[in-house]
Amino acid sequence: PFLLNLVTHPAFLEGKCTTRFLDETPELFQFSARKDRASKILNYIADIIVNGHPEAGRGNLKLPLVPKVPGVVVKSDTPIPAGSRDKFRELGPEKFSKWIRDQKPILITDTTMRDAHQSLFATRMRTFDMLAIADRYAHVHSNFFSLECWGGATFDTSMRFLKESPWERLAKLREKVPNILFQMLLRAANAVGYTNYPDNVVAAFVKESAQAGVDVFRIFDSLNWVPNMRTAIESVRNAGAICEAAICYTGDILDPKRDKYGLDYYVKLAKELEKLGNNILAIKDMAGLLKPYAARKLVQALRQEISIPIHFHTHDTAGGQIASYLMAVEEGVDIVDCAFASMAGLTSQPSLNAFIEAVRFTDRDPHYNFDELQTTANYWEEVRKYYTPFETAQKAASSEVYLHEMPGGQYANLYQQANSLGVGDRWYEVGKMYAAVNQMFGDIVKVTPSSKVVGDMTLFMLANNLTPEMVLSGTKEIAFPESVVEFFEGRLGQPPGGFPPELQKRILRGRKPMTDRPGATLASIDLEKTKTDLAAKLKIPIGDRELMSSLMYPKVYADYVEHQKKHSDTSILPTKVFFYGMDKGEEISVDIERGKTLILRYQALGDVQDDGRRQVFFELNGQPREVTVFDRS
Ligand code: BTN
Ligand code: 3PY
Ligand code: ZN
Repeated sequence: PFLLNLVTHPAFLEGKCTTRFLDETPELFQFSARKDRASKILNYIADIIVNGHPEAGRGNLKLPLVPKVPGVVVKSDTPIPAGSRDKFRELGPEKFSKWIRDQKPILITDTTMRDAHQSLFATRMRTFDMLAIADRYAHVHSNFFSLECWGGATFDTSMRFLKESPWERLAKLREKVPNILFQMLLRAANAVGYTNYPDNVVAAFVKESAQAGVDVFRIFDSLNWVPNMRTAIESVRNAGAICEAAICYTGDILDPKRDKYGLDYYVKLAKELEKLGNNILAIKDMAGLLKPYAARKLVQALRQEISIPIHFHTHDTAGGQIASYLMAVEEGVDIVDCAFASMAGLTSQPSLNAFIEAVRFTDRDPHYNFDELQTTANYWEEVRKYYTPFETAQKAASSEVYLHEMPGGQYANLYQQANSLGVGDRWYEVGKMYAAVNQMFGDIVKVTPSSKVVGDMTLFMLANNLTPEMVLSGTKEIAFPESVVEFFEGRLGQPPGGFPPELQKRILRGRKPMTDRPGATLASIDLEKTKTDLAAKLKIPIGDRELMSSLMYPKVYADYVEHQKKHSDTSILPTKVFFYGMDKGEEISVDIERGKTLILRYQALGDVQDDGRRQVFFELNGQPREVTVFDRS
């Protein structure tokens, strides 16, 4: 009777089974606590079958249950070869930095599991598809310098859209890949969020990330403001991890008219960062603006002025960036970022497979095996098909990026946002307006979160039919987007050359902006107390990792916890099932824990009843099971 009571209780069916509901009905809670994960997961699948995924829609992708690629399986009984991480552990950050400089072959970072999917399909790649290839990385690609597999937008989107834990992704990958360095992208004082956090939060976040398995921290500030990078740099050094500070590249050092960001500007910045004790310098070309001859000039100058290794990151948006890598290789760059061919190009990184062939038989050839690289590229090619709804409409490279300077990592996300605001069909205008907003803001470095400020303003102006003249003239009363106001308040720090004073006054309406770094005045957060409060509020145990998730994204994290309570851990479902449900007669096996496997078969779908309910018939480990969900159509 209990069982029937609960699963047919209207509040439960409507998903209103919140903690208050549990408080008010303790007898149901008794059962709910024991309610097995199988039912919760079946409830999720049934809902997707009936209502479709809120984002992926009713995709009717004719795809196998999981990506099938010949030759991709790796025998896990052979020992894992030693890799870059073993070397780092032997030497420590300082000596390891020197070791990098001593390597003749070019070193490779694979960005497929972070920047590539962030830039191509809005950061929607699931842990499931990463874990399925992780063994292969450990065994076959043990000669990579690092895997960029964490940070940037992945932290937010994994919880927000994929309903999975970024921490578990990291821990599970780490378990399978103990030999290759893991690299993350850290937004300095913005950590993995969109605004500055108190120093003690940044420090705690770095400490926890290092413990969870991050070895290399690429730290950048979205305005290239060094004072805002110090706390993050110190925290990484304290954690004994590898500290890689980035200069974010914008403009064009070869263009005499773009003298705000000239060669001297970057060299000075790099020297400052080296002095702060960084182990590696990154050239972070987030939009793919560092053209070949400019790359030669920049790397040449940096090579003369600094002695730490140089790590070059770019996006192939305009289509010519492999040439920039080759120029940089000639000038002695140490490491470059690539993505596997099927996940490369367009707004993503240059192709790893193509780059390796470009340096084959030269004195910097890393001697990677052609077939092994191809097979992994094949795997990612199959994986990508499952994310079709999140791809942009972009079919070819476009040099328009030299005009709008939009970062690759923002492109696919802004495209999604533009669509949801109903201006997706005006994408060319988005690019033009983005460029105009940048000029209006004083020509700033555009990378998360400053790029989000520019993106928000762009969509705001398009949606409200505003022109730059209307904004600048001040004749019209404008309710500026929140992120724009915060930016002009100085909450992300100070841009080179300061803010355009007139626009700043108009936006702040007489309030005084900050000129110091926000971290200097943001009050420390009592971490232990916040943990206790959060545990009481969400009624789950809260550890350091959960605390960090909540501090970065309170609402997103709370929603994620709700999802877990209602559906349990859906990250173990194959991607096809997670986004598109199941086909009739299809059978899957899911490992809900070590040694506990569920065999689920989707049998049939009942008609919609008068009250909107619908029954979905399954077989669970050979036994019939029916699940009732509301048809929301
Ligand atoms: C970027 O915009 O620079 C990186 C992509 C991050 C996109 C996420 S999705 C939810 C959140 N809201 C936004 O407007 N952007 C971020
Ligand atoms: C991020 O911060 O997410 C980026 O990719 C910046 O380039
Ligand atoms: Zn990038």
